[in-house]
Amino acid sequence: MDGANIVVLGTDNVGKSESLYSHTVVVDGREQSLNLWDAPYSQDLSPESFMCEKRVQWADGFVLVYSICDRASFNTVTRLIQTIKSSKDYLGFEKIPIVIVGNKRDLHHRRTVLSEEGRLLALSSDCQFYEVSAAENYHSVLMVFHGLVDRIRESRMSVKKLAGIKGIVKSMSAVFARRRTDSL
Ligand SMILES: Nc1nc2c(ncn2[C@@H]2O[C@H](COP(=O)(O)OP(=O)(O)OP(=O)(O)O)[C@@H](O)[C@H]2O)c(=O)[nH]1
Ligand SMILES: [Mg+2]
Repeated sequence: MDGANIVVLGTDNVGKSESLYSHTVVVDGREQSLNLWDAPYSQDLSPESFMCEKRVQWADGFVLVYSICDRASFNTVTRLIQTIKSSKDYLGFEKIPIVIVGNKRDLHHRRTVLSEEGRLLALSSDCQFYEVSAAENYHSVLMVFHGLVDRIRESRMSVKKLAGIKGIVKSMSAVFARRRTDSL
């Protein structure tokens, strides 16, 4: 795999920027450079906006961040998943490279979104899920990026595999088509 474009989305103040300190990951002994796109949340970036759509098209993978103390930020992640699924052409067989991140795990006394809710959202939308504390635990954030890179790789491999099968089918049909014309 040669790098990847990753977009980090979520409402304001959930810890998107805080999550970005690690942006090289080592996969199969090789350092992968990740192009990360993060910007302050604004109305322009709401899930239904044109700017959001543009970012979705650019990205190979998605980190969707909410704060476990902010219910609205969790609801936005649900909407972002819908936007991503409806604007990218996923073929159905590949794993969609989305990681849902519940941040600020250290603030458990102010928690309003249960871990189970995050896990359930991930399960029902076929995404990965982590709860982290970006400000405190660098390793948990690293895991997020590793998980995402794995998924991007898997989805690229299944696309390649399908292209390979299509190629074989095409050349086989060419052979048969030739036979048919030969026998005329
Ligand atoms: N307690 C705690 N605070 C955090 C954590 N992650 C981020 N923060 C704090 O939350 C605030 C917002 O973090 P940012 O990373 O700037 O949030 P953002 O999502 O990039 O926000 P915008 O750029 O405004 O959209 C900062 O004060 C961070 O220090 C965390 O895991 N725990
Ligand atoms: Mg930011």
